[in-house]
Amino acid sequence: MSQPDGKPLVAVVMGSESDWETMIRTHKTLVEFGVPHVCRVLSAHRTPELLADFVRKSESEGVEAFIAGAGLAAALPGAVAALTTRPVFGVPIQTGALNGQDALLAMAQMPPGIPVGTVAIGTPGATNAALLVVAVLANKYPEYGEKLKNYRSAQAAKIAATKLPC
Ligand code: RP5
Repeated sequence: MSQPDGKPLVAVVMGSESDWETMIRTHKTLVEFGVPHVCRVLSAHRTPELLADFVRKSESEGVEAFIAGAGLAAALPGAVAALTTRPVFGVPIQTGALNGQDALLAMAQMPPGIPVGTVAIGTPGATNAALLVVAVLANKYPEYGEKLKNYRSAQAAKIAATKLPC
């Protein structure tokens, strides 16, 4: 079963346009799996009211999961999680003096009661956040489960076929 009206199932937010370089991996992976989604720049610190409006509107319009990428004192995923009971995954952006370790801890160290599913720093995490959301959606939309199995098979076949000059 696919989303009947093509409305977004997933909302991808990021704290700055500078995060797009990383978060494009999330977008591309969702496109690869055919998951309808929206991508927005919204900041927990710089645009708190707009963020709250967006999260509430997204949830009321049928968004089933959120992915939030942010760097530095990365409050964005936690702020999103505070506004919705839908699953929220956080992508720590590799930037600043601490190369994303600050963002990783900000997302992973959420207080009990408001979880953020935190993935790896940078582009690996941006891809994996999308794959986790696809896995969540697969519980309701079997086509995504099938696509995930095919993705894993293709990945395994590629590795198995790798030839080294050795
Ligand atoms: C965070 O600050 C953003 O998520 C970004 O990773 C970082 C730097 O933002 P810009 O100065 O590039 O706008 O809020």
